[in-house]
Amino acid sequence: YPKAFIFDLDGVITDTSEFHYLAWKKLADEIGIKIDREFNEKLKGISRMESLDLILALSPSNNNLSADEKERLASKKNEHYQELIQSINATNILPGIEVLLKEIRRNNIKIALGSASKNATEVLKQLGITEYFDFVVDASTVTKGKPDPETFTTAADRLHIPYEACVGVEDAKAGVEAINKAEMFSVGVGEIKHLGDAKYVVQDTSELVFEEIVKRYND
Ligand code: B16
Ligand code: MG
Repeated sequence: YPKAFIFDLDGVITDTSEFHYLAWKKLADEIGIKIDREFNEKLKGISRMESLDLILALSPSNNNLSADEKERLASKKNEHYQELIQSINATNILPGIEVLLKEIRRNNIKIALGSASKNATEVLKQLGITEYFDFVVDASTVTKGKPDPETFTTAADRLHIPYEACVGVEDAKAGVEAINKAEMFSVGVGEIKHLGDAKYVVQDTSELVFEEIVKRYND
């Protein structure tokens, strides 16, 4: 059996990745840049400022914005995001996740969160699932975000679990890369064309079944 599961938040535990997309889209509209869902795959799992830089790079006219102006745009996106997540609750937990968390707990396996989001703690609270997590790694805990492995290695270190005994679950390409670099077992949730590097890929969270993941881990 693995000794720890480390979960990404947005797009794995909850459907907030859709809210991140809508918030970026609103901001991009405001500055006259078009983004779509395909482009949004690049924004998943990476930090707020890195996401903004990728969006600004789509339009040459935004090339040399000052640091202050970029801060302002990033804060504005976060305002849009916080407005969208104001009303989230347990119904926003993705299918199969709560059963999976319970099953992991029942088997005395540790659980950590490995999120790039500064809003992670607040989102867990609103979903009412904080108690499942032995440790939370968010954007304030690490210096190097995904695809650097630090988010996942920090969680394992704090739980005192060797990396090879950890399972990481991610919906983002950058996140799967981070798990693989940490030499943990990577589970990808989403389309195989984005997540082909994961050791095990499921299409959506309802397919995240404890016994099945453990079986793949042991193979
Ligand atoms: P915030 P995750 C990531 O969370 C999101 O996937 C990514 O789209 C977002 O830009 C990032 O958090 C930062 O979020 O602006 O709230 O600090 O998927 O790593 O849980
Ligand atoms: Mg994610």
